[in-house]
Amino acid sequence: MEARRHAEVAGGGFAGLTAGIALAKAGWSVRLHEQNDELRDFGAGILLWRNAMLALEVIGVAPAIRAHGVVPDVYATSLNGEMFPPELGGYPYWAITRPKLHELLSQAARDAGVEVVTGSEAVGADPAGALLLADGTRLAADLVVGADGAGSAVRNSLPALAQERKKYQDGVCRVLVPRPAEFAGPEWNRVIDFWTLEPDAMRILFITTGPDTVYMGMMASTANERASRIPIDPEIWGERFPHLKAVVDLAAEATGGRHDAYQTNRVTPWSSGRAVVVGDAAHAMCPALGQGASVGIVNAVELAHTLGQFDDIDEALAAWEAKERAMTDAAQARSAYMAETRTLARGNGFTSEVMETANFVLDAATPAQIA
Ligand code: FAD
Ligand code: 5PR
Repeated sequence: MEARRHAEVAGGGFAGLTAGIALAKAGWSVRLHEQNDELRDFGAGILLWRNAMLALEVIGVAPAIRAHGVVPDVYATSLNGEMFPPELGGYPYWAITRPKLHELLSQAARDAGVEVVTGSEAVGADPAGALLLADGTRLAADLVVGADGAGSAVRNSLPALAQERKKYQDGVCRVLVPRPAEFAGPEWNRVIDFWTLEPDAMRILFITTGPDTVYMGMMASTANERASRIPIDPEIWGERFPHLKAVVDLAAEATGGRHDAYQTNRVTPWSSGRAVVVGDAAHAMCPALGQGASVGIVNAVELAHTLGQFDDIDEALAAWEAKERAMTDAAQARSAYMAETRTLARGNGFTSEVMETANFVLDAATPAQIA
């Protein structure tokens, strides 16, 4: 019998956990290193599109997401108080809190037999097949997976991986707030994207994450310092969105939120020898389409699937990148275009071209899962 293949994964975010689960389910032994002392994610919400849900179906996590998340009724956009026709009615996409999604993936990783090591910082990878840790340890592996986020140390240690980085004008404060009584009604079981563009662009993306919580993505130009602050400044947001004052005041009290400026990082190629990058380490993108984690989850599941189709790891990595590259590049380019032009403010944003990413069908999925 052939020896069991072994993977060392750096990073316990959505991409690393998904890669770990998918590889373990495909028969690999997997050890996952998270630099923090515990596996967790910060207080915000996240949209999981159909592509991500299909990938999570393949690794058996989708039922738990359905039990803990919600399908928003529609995606509605409002500019200066004018509502555009609602979009995505009946489209199966999910909203869930990030801590819950992270907890479900962490549990699934442990259930699949992934060995999780916390407080373990990666500093690089050797393309010959080893993960290098900050404490000097060198861990040999058939495959090293760098899932260590946009600032990836694994990626940065691999000279063969070229990077094109770009920063954008806008940034987002993300907070999770208790759902107040004023917003309890069914008319709030939606994603509502509230925009103003004058005197400068400010936006509150209101996303239901269930009966108890609301996720708010509060976007502004990073030049608008008061609107880019955590904790949320209730005055500046309340002035621009007076009808949302109740949630803005709660957002101001929220703990555990965070501000991020928009950035993209296009990496080519995604692997060097036995080292491969997935998730934001490979393709950090603007959040405009809410696809960053979803694409990372898809690519992680496809990676494990493709490795199962080849004896040779180099061949598998090349075939995997050939399959996922066009979809990923398109998602990065579309979300960057949306961010640069702020075109979502005018509604009707989810055109069939934009929905291509969400409708991506994984090779790893069975016909029953796709149906
Ligand atoms: P990360 O989440 O960055 O995880 C990396 C992990 O690796 C972390 O746990 C980190 O501590 C650990 N780590 C880092 N360095 C090391 C090291 N050297 N050694 C060991 N461990 C290390 N995506 C969606 O699909 N839907 C959305 O609705 C959505 N909304 C978004 C909104 C905003 C404002 C932003 C900025 C992004 C959004 N995204 C969304 C994108 C999504 O958040 C990211 O794509 C996703 O979190 C990336 O996951 P990851 O696992 O690749 O990286
Ligand atoms: N979509 C989602 C999101 O969380 C953000 C954006 C788009 C789901 C961040 O608020 O455009 O910034 C965005």
